[in-house]
Amino acid sequence: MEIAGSAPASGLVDTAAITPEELGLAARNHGMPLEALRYPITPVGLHYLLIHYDIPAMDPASFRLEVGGRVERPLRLSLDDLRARPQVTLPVTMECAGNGRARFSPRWISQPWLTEAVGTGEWTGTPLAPLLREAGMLDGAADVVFTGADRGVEGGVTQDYQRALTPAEAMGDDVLLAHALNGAPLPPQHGFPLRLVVPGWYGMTNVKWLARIDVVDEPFAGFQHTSGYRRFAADGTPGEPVTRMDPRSLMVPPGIPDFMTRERFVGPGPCRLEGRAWSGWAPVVRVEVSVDGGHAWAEAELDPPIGPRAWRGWSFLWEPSATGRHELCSRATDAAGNVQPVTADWNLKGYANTSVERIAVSVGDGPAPAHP
Ligand SMILES: Nc1nc2c(c(=O)[nH]1)N[C@H]1C(S)=C(S)[C@@H](COP(=O)(O)O)O[C@H]1N2
Ligand SMILES: [Mo]
Repeated sequence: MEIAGSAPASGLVDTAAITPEELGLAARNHGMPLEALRYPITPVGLHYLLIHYDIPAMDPASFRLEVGGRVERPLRLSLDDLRARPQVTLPVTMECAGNGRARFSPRWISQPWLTEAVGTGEWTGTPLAPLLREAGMLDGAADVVFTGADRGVEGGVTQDYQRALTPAEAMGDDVLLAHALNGAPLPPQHGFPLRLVVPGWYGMTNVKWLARIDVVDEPFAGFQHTSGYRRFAADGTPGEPVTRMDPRSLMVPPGIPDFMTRERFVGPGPCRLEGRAWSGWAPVVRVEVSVDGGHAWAEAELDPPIGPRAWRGWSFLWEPSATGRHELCSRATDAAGNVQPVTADWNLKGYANTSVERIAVSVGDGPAPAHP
């Protein structure tokens, strides 16, 4: 990729070159280096990051979570109040809905993810459902709106970052108000001091720097529901909302990389491939591997699950039939029968591109040294 000098600041582009604005976003919002798929729980600094606006300044001492709107008893809770409530720790795989966007052609100008916008955190917090029961949602509640403390301009609209769930979704028994990640207080970039965690849903649902929860009696029509996170058609017609994570499998890139192209080099002989697969719809029950670019598929072995809401490890013994170049792929199937597609359906803003990953690997003794 090169950096384009004169591409539009928004809209579609039909080029591999990224714009300066996309470079700015990509430098702020890093992915998880794929070799970190080795860790069942992603070390905090390796978890991917996506921040639409700026990381807001938060004061933990004066912080209060407000729960209001159409409730019988509005609540105002300090961090101590939240930490004094029952606590749950849950490993949760989180993935940005835009993961894979840069592999669509043409592609929407936005955060140009390849496939690395994922991570698994061990989130600790208090379950949301009992708190909503205490507040008492009034009859006619249509949505529960979660508002972050961050503010910005997007698509010409000045806004707080907001996402909503239906009352039934918000009452899900694994939805958490999390104050810790991997056993330590949330770092600023992951939502300090409090974030929503909705296991199984794409990243945008997990509102960081959570400041307010409001029960509303009309379906929520904020920017992140109407202008973002839908499968828009090419003509801009809004399609279905993007909700839960579609199945995806990724591989720890084997061998050693080329610095620029990331092409891999492995020595001759058997090579154990490994990776992780997840789905927000149902547990992963099958992973298949292809060593010929997606023509023939063979079963991978699944590791024991590390939790009901986390990715599943897998491995596969590859015995390369020949030296030279190979293309490795993997794909996931979940218990609801969702199969990861070889090529996912295109949509305008580049969501849920779960097309199988293709890793170019050269088997042999490596390229000739440049300076023998
Ligand atoms: N308040 C707020 N919450 C937010 C965002 C944001 O910009 N502001 N980004 C969302 C998106 S798009 C994603 S993918 C996840 C990323 O979470 P992480 O940075 O902790 O990995 O946070 C979500 N929650
Ligand atoms: Mo995202």
